Amino acid sequence: MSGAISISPSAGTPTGLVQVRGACPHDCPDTCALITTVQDGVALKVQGNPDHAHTQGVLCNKVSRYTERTYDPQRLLHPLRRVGPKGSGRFEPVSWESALDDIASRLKAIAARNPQAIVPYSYAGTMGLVQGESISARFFHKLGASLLDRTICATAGGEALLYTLGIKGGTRVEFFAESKLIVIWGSNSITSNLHFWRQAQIAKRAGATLICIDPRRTETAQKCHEHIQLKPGTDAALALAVMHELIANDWLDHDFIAQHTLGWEALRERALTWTPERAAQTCGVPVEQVRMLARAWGTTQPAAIRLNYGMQRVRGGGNAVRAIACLPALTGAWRHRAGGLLLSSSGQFPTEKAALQRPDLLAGRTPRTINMITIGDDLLRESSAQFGPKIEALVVYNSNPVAVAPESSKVVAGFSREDLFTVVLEHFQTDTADYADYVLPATTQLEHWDIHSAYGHTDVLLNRPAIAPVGESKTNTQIFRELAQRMGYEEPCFADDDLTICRAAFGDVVSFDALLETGYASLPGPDAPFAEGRFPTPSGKCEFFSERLVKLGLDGLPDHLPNYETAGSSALYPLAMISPPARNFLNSTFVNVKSLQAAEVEPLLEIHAVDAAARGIDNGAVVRVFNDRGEYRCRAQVSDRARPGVVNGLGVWWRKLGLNGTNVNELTSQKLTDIGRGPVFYDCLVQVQAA
Ligand SMILES: Nc1nc2c(c(=O)[nH]1)N[C@H]1C(S)=C(S)[C@@H](COP(=O)(O)OP(=O)(O)OC[C@H]3O[C@@H](n4cnc5c(=O)[nH]c(N)nc54)[C@H](O)[C@@H]3O)O[C@H]1N2
Ligand SMILES: Nc1nc2c(c(=O)[nH]1)N[C@H]1C(S)=C(S)[C@@H](COP(=O)(O)OP(=O)(O)OC[C@H]3O[C@@H](n4cnc5c(=O)[nH]c(N)nc54)[C@H](O)[C@@H]3O)O[C@H]1N2
Ligand code: SF4
Ligand SMILES: [Mo]
Repeated sequence: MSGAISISPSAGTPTGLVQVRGACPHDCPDTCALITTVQDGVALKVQGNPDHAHTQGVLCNKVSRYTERTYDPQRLLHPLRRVGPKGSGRFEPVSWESALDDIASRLKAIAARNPQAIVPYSYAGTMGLVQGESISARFFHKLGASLLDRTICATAGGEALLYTLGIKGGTRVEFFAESKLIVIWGSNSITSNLHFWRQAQIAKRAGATLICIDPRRTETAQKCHEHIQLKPGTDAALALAVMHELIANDWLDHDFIAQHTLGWEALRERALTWTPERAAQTCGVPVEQVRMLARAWGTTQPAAIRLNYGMQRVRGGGNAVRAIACLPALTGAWRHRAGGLLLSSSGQFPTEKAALQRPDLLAGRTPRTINMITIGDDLLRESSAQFGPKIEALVVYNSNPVAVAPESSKVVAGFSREDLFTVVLEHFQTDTADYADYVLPATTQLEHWDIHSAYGHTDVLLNRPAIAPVGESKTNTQIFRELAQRMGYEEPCFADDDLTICRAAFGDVVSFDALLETGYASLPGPDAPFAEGRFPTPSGKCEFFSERLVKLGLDGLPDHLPNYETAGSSALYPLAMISPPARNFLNSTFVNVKSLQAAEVEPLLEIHAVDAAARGIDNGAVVRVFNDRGEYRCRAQVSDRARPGVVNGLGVWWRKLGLNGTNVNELTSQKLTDIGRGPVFYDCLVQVQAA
């Protein structure tokens, strides 16, 4: 490979027997500190760093298998060019030189007509700030490509927090260990937030009460004292009824409310319409459980809520997060460091986003924005004044949209377009890579530098390369550097090497020397961030009422918004389906790793005995799950993990590894949430039949 810029991502790759400090790159709140043991350039094992307070030497089952994934025989080793029809997965190896030359000339030709016809598509395959949006973002900004609204996971809840608390931040995860009451709300912590669960266990052993609120009887729900198994998308109703009871029993912190909140009178009026009986009816739970939750919340201190993203993947997800985020202010739970609420800590990091991504390279242009959730519809749109130019090229990295985006039949139809030019940077031949014109092999976390913020704690982590790139793989950054060079981009920022970008990510706020030394550094911050109020909202208060939402034409107060697809509203599709993660996968990552696939066996649909019997479905039978959007086949597991009327289609399998070449997203819709333009994966009606 030639190219004037030569930056070896493996510079400093050690030899002999060494241990290399790193960070888990995956989209998981825990962002663990890793130690990779390397013998003569070969990674032998990946373990948790015992010195890192959050990791405590423990990794999840998935990342414990990291070397298996890294050296998997199916790993992409060479650039590939498509030779068969789109989707056939037929490719031939080509040199980097010819792949990058051809890609650059195709992108140049499209950009000459209209650069907005080119769309980057990326998400959190790696959460690294360097291999995520750094050189890639600079590249697309300089090009003037369409912008991507990266909404597929967390924007409904994230923006709801901004409207309420003013920040994506809250209770420090380590202080949950001191709580007397922990409400685990829409989170399967054992599966998706293991290191928080360790804190909850400490609290439990010290006598704390754990309450889980989840339509699915998860392994986490089973281990809590109480499980409120509500219908999907009814959380706001439950939270409003809790408020009703706080008012009725005067379990309020009047002083905190008066000093540090905005809009109490209006919220009070609304909450009084949500009697426990009304909420019990809406949520499909016994009224005693609503009262139990309110009493616990109203009479226990310190009390904290671990809210997670599972409960915001419905039409009213933003409102639900807003309603729940009001609860700590009502009881003054924020006064204690072990009280309050945590959804995400990501807003607490002083990340130098502009330095990393260089939006100034847009030079005054304002390209349109494509919402990543509606990529199915958008790939099928023609040019129009409203939409802008038809999408002619997609560059996909750190994401597997053909598997993870909703309404797969549309996504597949879009990716199948013969007139679409698609480049995919990947570790493996995923469902998305099957539709590429070029597949470019990318390095894994063991092979490159990166730096990480987190969303479940407040430490910065540095990741050092432990081994040389496998095969001919290159870092995402290097691929975009070499493309930039071929496009003729001469700004010095395109030559920044990865270590330089790592240093720029947090400026002087985090000591880079400390990171080089230990691999992690804690952000400074108060123990109890809102003990004296000082919410970073426009009013400086916890905003029960939001003027900013009113200006957007939305309700200024949180309310219960029924799902788009409410159970009972359709005779054809009587069952509500949620599709939370299978424990041994991380979204669609790890589905192809043999040992983890063996642990999950096959795509499953959990169905309650009553619903199964009504359809003549036996445990273990192959079933057809369908609605107007599509059909999916998987194996039924008759189980009380599902509540009556709700089925759980565990995700997110690769389509081609499923039973009939589809996955659960064949059934999900491209509609958006009330706040934050987020996805509604768990707002979905289906019917199930024995196949
Ligand atoms: N093992 C594993 N870990 C993961 C992931 C993974 O795929 N596998 N994914 C990672 C990513 S990207 C994310 S965003 C997080 C996701 O992790 P979480 O934020 O915890 O979200 P989910 O796993 O989607 O859902 C959590 C729980 O919410 C429940 N739920 C579904 N609908 C509702 C509802 O309407 N109300 C309530 N109260 N609960 C509901 C689900 O049944 C599930 O048990 O986890 C990360 N960690
Ligand atoms: N039905 C349903 N659908 C869902 C969800 C659900 O709960 N139910 N969850 C949603 C959520 S929360 C999320 S966050 C999205 C996640 O969607 P995605 O962000 O697309 O996540 P993954 O499926 O894990 O795919 C990430 C891909 O990035 C690749 N990758 C990892 N590191 C690198 C790298 O350094 N370079 C390159 N080039 N590639 C890399 C991996 O190999 C993997 O194929 O899915 C969403 N889809
Ligand atoms: S996926 Fe989560 S729990 Fe597993 S190693 Fe990574 S950060 Fe830790
Ligand atoms: Mo996510």
